[in-house]
Amino acid sequence: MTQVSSEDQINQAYELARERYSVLGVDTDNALRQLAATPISLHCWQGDDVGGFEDPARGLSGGIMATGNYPGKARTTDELRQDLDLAYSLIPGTHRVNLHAFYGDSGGKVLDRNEWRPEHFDAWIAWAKENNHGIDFNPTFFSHPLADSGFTLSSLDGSVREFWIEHGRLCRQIGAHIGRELDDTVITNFWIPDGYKDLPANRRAHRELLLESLDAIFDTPQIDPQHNKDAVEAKLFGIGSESYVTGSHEFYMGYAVSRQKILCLDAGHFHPTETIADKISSMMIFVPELLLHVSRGVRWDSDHVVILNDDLQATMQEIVRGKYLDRVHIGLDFFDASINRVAAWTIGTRNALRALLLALLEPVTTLQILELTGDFTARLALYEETKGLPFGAVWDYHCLQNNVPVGYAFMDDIRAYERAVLAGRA
Ligand code: RNT
Ligand code: ZN
Repeated sequence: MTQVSSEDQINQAYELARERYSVLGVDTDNALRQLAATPISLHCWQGDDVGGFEDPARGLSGGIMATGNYPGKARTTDELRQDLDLAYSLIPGTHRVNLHAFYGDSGGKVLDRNEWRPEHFDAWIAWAKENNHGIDFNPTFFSHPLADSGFTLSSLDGSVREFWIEHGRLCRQIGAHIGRELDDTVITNFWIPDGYKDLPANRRAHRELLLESLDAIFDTPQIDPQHNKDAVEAKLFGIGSESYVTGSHEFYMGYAVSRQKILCLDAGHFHPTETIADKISSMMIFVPELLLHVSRGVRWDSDHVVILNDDLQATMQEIVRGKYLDRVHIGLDFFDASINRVAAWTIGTRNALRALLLALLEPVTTLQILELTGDFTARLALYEETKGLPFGAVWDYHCLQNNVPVGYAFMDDIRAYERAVLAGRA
């Protein structure tokens, strides 16, 4: 058994922390209330290395890659839900699940992308209702023969575009159905892999076609925004699309602003030294809402498990300082196949929540007053001193209050599950 503090110690440490923070005008109880009210959307695809369950023989395409072969990945949607159940039990709060279209329950049938229907997600809906999870959704524009050319919605071939337009339309209907069933709003996020490995001679053609295709998909007025809202996700490059990606940041920035869609900012989709934190307050002026794909690129868009680093903290600080929590949706997007996959979800989600808590515990009012009065010396001093405040005591207390393991103790549950369940998966 991993050694953790006793409940008494955790409560006492919290009381001391509460006093320390209150001196700076920070109400820790209030920060925890806001944290508890913020769902994180856990990406289902960490559980099976972005395989989906259509065809076990088909590899992942689309210029993304999960490396590693840690044993025990989920082979069915039941196994995936079982794995998710464990992850949620180790993460404080109530959270969402983010599905891709190719994670439906097809009842043993092999379905093509234009054959998925709302009823194929009934098992997910029932599970979500039972466990109080919201659901988000994504059309799957990769790992399919009609994506093998490297182009889908921006293909020069009209019949290829038609096929994917149909898939996109169906996915919005599935999103709206799930939203209706859960009495909730599903965010359906559109990401396509389209691009060229080497220097294109005609960048323009694909971008104009993508605009047409997206407009065709979204031109379905029967979708109630109460139940489904659309997001679009840009990218700089992928494996095999190093020289050109049709859906670049500028493309989707323009698209989201002109069509008033949700813009999705993936932390790994920009130049390696470029971070998404500074983009938030600009985009919030022009789009109704943002979706974040919280991820971690290492040298490239490698989708490493999220750690509590400066980038993540800066992103959460921007959301809190700008008072955008009600207009920013936080989703995760990483896939590491070299470590225990349930642990990957748990570590990454706990870190996203810890970064958010750190941001909620900032003495924002004081910092902003110092800035207003031109006292940049004190602003810098306060930034640095807050780094030493007993944030860990507040986090531990939150975990205790939410009946999830405090600290590293969650690894006991992970190891037990590995022995009892994952080891049995060939
Ligand atoms: C790919 C995008 C996209 C995918 C998922 C699986 O670079 O980040 O969000 O990771 O749709
Ligand atoms: Zn992403």
